[in-house]
Amino acid sequence: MSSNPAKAVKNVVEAAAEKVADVLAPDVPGAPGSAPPTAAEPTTPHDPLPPKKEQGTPETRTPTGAKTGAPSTANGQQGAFLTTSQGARLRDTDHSLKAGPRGPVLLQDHHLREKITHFDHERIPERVVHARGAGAHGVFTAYGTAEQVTRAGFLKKGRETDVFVRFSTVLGSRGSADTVRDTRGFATKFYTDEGTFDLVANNIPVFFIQDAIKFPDVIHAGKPHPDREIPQAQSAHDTFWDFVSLHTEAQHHTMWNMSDRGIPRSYRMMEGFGVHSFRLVNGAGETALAKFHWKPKLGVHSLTWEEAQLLGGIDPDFHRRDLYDAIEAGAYPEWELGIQVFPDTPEETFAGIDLLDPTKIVPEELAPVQPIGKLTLNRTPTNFFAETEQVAFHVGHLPPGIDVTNDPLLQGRLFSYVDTQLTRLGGPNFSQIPINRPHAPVNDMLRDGFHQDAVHAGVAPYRPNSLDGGNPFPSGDAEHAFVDVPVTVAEAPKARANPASFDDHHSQVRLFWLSMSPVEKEHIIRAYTFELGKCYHQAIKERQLQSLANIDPVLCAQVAAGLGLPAPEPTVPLADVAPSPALSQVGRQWPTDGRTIGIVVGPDSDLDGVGQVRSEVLAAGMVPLLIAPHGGMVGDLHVQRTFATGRSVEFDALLLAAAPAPAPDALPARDAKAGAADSASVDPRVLLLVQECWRHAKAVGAWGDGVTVLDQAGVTGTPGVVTGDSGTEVLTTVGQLLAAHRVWERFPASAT
Ligand code: HDE
Repeated sequence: MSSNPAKAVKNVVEAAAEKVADVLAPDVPGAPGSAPPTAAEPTTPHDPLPPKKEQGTPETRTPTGAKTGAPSTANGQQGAFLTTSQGARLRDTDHSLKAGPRGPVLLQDHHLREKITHFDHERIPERVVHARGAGAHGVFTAYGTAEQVTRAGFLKKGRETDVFVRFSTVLGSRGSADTVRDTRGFATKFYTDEGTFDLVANNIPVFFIQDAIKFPDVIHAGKPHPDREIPQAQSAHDTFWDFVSLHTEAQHHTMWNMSDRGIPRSYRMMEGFGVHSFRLVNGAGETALAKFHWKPKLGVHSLTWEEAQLLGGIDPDFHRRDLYDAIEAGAYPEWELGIQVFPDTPEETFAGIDLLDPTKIVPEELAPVQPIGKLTLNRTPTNFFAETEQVAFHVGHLPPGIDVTNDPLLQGRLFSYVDTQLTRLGGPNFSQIPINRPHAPVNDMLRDGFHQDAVHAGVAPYRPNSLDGGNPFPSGDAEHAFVDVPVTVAEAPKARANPASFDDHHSQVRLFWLSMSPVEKEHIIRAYTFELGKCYHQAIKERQLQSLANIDPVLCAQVAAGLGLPAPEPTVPLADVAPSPALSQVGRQWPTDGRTIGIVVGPDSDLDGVGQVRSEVLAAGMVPLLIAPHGGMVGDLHVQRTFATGRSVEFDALLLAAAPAPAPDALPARDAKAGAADSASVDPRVLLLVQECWRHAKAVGAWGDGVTVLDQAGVTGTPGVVTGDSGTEVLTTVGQLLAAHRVWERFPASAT
């Protein structure tokens, strides 16, 4: 993957001029409509406004996959006039039909009944897991590098395939906060011309359980307690830790959750993992085992725990907003799809690792991830419910060339995904919902059922038939038929049991721990201490400490100290494992596209200089947000945040172009933030911005009057605090710092 952030930042000045026009039009991402509203209610009839420029809808296809040629706006409501659901125009929708103005309301009011009845049924069950999510449209372009191992047509060199991706958290309800500590879902629907392929992945490469039959157990343990329904969307409670401490195969996934991977900075900065091994088959019928990986162009980055908590209140939609703002701003999120490929041997192991055990990774150092294509997300949904809520993924949606393995977790998923859609989407015809329609001809002989959208001709939906001329016909290799790989199944007695190779629950957890940088280890210690500290029962804490002792004595001792409990001795020998440097998030440089830069301005700022820096931020592919004492305009620049509405956690880096005096509303009684710092000369909310950014190890830059704010905040001369003669100079250095995500020196680490 190409990345040269320093160069990108240096080139901003040249590039700025070209982009300025583009930039100034959509002032800040997130405005709700495609045209600015008038102050008075519009009354002249006209067709619906077009969608916003960044929005897409599912391609217009028939329920059986044929192109319609209709524009995508045909998916939505039509015409200038208000109608009933049957298209009859209406004079009034504000008054029920009454027997006189004082009523009562007449039962014959079919419009009232239709309107209220439909409203009464607007909700469908939320997903039993992954209820909270955000989706986007995009395109996948294949490099052709997988052609030798799979016959899948969409992986042939240069093929472009439409995709829809839905990111999610696992435990929370649909309205829960984005930034909770949890695993993230990363589900991709590839609308290939050989049938839809769903890669239903997570941002963590291992799972809590080795057998699907335990899925209800782990989810019941992680979800809120059944009596009080608390806590929402998090694992910091007794039932979760009760389960994982009793059920040691969960320790590996739990360690990933306690690491910074559990609190991503952005969906755009997450890896994705198919978790299971899949079986690939090429045109010659040769097979290989493979694991799928998504690698984000922007690198893997996380929030700090305090940022995540603040965001839960300040912007519970932080990840959703970040995704949509980036797409709207043209900073299209990108990932490379890669595969680790393993020989398909009868043992189904690689380097001693059982490839059917979903609690194990294969370190990248042993089996490199080979890039096979690029995903670009470039359109936001037009309607959340129609697309993001109704999209239905299923691990059994596979194209020819990709088949399943006997991983017992995958086998159960193959049953569960269709089953859950039957309830959630109200019947068996969910594949006909526009977002789920395949982009390949569908001739499935499935008939009828609730919400049947197709109008099938013919009299013989059965095979063999002669009445419909024998249609549909089976296909073979020449017609790209799906391949059920004829794997030999060993003769063995039926048993409710795991292979012995699934028994090691601690060695790879230790591998992960040993692969972390010191600062990442500190975060893991803090996460375990916090989560276990929120448990009421000491027995559960002691049991989990025993598992930690079997993973690493330093980790165990540090967490035990935080809990005020003795650290137990290991009960098994510590595994002798080699770290995998690829697992650490720290120590590299990454592109900074779509990063948010807060720029503090005041009434006396050098506005030409601010305008210039703003253009340069945009030209470097980042998003500038001006933070001013009040909303509206500062000179001819639009303000996006005020001292009252802005908070440090919204920005990746902060620039100070001014030292604004306390604004008239800087009153602690009115805005608690104004009580956070004490300064007569600088608005206390600006000082809080600086202090929080500093505490969260973000780059801070200042020029002109802004430099005095650094003194007031007590951060002058510390790592990652930059001053210069001009905004351009400061931005260049801040951009370089941002390429490392954080100024890690500000987090001195004690754990090794
Ligand atoms: Fe899922 N999972 N899962 N899961 N999963 C669902 O399907 C299930 C597992 C994942 O954005 C459900 O449509 C079982 C692993 C994602 O719509 C349900 C087991 C991985 C999403 C279901 C697993 C995932 C789901 C709920 C254990 C990563 C969100 C709603 C055997 C590789 C998809 C739905 C979206 C959703 C079952 C384990 C990823 C109930 C039984 C491992 C990203 O069918």
